[in-house]
Amino acid sequence: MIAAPPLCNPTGGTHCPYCAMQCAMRLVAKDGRLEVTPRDFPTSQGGLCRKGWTAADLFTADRPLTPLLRDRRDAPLRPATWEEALDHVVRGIGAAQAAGGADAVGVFGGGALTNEKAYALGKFARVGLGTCNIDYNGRFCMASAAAAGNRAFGLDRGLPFPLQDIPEAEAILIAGGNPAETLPVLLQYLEAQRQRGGQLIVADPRRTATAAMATLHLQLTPGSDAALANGLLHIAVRDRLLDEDFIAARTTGFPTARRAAAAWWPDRVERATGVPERQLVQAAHLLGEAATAMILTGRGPEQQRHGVANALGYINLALALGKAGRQACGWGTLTGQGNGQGGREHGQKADQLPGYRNLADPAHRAAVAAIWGVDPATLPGPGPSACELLDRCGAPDGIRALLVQGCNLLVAAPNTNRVRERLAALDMLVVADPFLSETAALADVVLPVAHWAEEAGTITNLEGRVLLRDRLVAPPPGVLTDLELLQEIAERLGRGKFFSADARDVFEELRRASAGGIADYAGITWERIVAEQGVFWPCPTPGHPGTPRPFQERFATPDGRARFHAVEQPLSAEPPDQEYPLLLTTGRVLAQYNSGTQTRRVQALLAADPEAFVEIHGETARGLGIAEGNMVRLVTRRGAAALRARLVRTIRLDTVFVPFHWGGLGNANLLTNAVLDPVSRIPEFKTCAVRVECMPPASQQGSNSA
Ligand SMILES: Nc1nc2c(c(=O)[nH]1)N[C@H]1C(S)=C(S)[C@@H](COP(=O)(O)OP(=O)(O)OC[C@H]3O[C@@H](n4cnc5c(=O)[nH]c(N)nc54)[C@H](O)[C@@H]3O)O[C@H]1N2
Ligand SMILES: Nc1nc2c(c(=O)[nH]1)N[C@H]1C(S)=C(S)[C@@H](COP(=O)(O)OP(=O)(O)OC[C@H]3O[C@@H](n4cnc5c(=O)[nH]c(N)nc54)[C@H](O)[C@@H]3O)O[C@H]1N2
Ligand code: SF4
Ligand SMILES: [Mo]
Repeated sequence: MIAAPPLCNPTGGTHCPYCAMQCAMRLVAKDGRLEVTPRDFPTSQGGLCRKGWTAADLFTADRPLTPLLRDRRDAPLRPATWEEALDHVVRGIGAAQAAGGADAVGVFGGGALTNEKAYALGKFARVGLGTCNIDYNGRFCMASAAAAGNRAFGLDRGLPFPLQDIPEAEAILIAGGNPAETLPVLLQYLEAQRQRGGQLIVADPRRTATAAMATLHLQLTPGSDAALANGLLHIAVRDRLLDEDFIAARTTGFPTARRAAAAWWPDRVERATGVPERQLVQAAHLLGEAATAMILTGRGPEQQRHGVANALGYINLALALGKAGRQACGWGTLTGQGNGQGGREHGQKADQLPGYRNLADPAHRAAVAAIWGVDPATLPGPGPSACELLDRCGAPDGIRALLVQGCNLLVAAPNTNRVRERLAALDMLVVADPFLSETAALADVVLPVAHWAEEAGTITNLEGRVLLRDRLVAPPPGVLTDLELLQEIAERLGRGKFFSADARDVFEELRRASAGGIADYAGITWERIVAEQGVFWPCPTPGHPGTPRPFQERFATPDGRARFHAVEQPLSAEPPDQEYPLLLTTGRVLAQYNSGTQTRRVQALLAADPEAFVEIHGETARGLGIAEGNMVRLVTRRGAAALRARLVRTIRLDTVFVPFHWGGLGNANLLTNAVLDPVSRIPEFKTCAVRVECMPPASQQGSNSA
């Protein structure tokens, strides 16, 4: 424990350090501690979930207060001065570049970073290091939805409407999202929708807390969303639920989508998804007959080898029913991380420049190079996606030094054994993190940084609303901000003049660099954000009101029409067989957040969910001789994990579910399959084949979680 910092800005406001709801809060000092209290705001409306309520405990959680350094690979981490650590980092960068050129250094970012940090990190890779090797954890998260949104609508704005529109929708389909646990404060909008007589349909292999609220639960087989979406479209065509006028006026390509769906007659869909035909018909009619409807996808369909196709399948359905580009209608993706939206707009993505510009487009390169004051020819080209970047680590002619800022790779990336092997093959691993994450513990250099309310910055929430977090406390002595850190390293590389450590300066530069781009922030100022309680992008000029509903008049494609796509349901990458007879899917629980680096350090949250577990149906468990609370071993083609069994009646008999918030032997990603979507390059976190074994009595004691 470290002492609570004094509050240096009692009237300032911030937003939660966790999910994309970005609930508004303040800090108050009480009995020598800091406490969170909700703040009026149009999105969270005074709501917080238990993660938000307990967030101030992060200030007193154990964390490194000096850089840590390893003198040799096999030596322990020891405290070091910043001078020493930064010199070490810069020497390591120089050695990697001397041996392998600019691309021998890699950078890995994250969606927890503010817009300013994400922007600075992308610029640092391209201008500070000249490397093409940069990507971020959004590749594990929003990449499929982003690609689908871009293809269908010409724009990737997670929700193309404000949360306040949700209660107006007569019907809502949530496919593979569990907001009751993952965006708990969003539930008030679903409650309001229900109170107005609205219908909710949830497609999920588990009867989640969200599914329990629904009129209709489609308990599909993991990996079968494309079949489900095609099946619903098929019924919509058959039963004349289409909005022909909308299709004619505002879309292109319907015949190809209809042809693909024609092959998905209901009893075939029932066989592929396990969802009874009468429920399929009911779902199609609920959506088609409603005057207004929304279709929202979460990571369930998106984190699949065919995640883009799945999302496009649901988009096809929304378009065919005329439920897009109109009030209280639309397809949207439920963005996950705090800055999952802004983090995917400003250039920490392998192929991207600020303002959602394209790194391969000469005009986009020239526009951004002019703002940066560099020759466009010096900007590297697009690099590999996250998993492919990790594969290059320590490979011949690959990446020799990696800087990680905002991802706990060892817990969050698929196929942990492979990731560990790749990270160990690097000459130098540098991790900048507020806490000693599992990945930081493996690093050669750990750089302790400030986080959340210790610094100012903007984030963009799940609606595309740009928000401001004030600096409310000073970071502990001994830590730098991420921006200071990048500036210091750049300085030592002789590139210091390109970087500022001041978040406000960086935002001003981001405004200019995004001007004229797709995600145009040029008209957004910190003052406007405060005065207007957030500003929706695109917002090209200071006088522009911002864009809460971008598709009302036209879609963002060149011809203004949304595009249908032919969607196929591929065979599973890993169908269950005799050796691995069950399906594994992974996800989240309410009290823990992502890799758990933060929430496992908050006592109340750790107490709520102290260790890794597997959800298994009671009947399936009985067949395997497993009782409630037993330690069981899960085995896949990649590895094995030790997990506490939780027997439930809410999951399919053929499926088990493991949340991924823990390291050590309970790490879900020891099991997952790193097969990638061909377009989004998202890994298939949501489906693989698994075997479950009861562990011998001697292994039933103790805990599995590091
Ligand atoms: N408490 C908490 N909240 C969080 C987070 C957290 O870690 N903890 N993380 C944040 C982040 S980064 C994200 S991305 C979001 C994620 O938010 P969600 O997408 O809501 O979360 P997940 O639990 O990953 O997956 C959602 C559901 O998909 C289901 N599912 C699994 N396989 C399939 C399938 O093949 N098809 C369908 N239709 N469904 C399937 C799972 O059973 C699960 O209930 O949550 C954010 N909020
Ligand atoms: N099996 C399985 N694996 C998954 C998923 C799944 O559903 N199943 N979901 C995937 C998804 S959607 C996501 S988003 C990822 C999330 O997993 P991670 O990418 O690991 O994300 P977090 O745990 O939120 O945070 C990563 C690190 O960033 C640090 N951090 C927080 N704020 C800052 C900051 O301001 N600066 C710096 N430098 N560091 C900071 C935290 O302390 C933490 O160590 O996991 C993915 N992995
Ligand atoms: S819903 Fe998300 S943003 Fe709101 S308090 Fe909970 S974790 Fe924080
Ligand atoms: Mo995520």
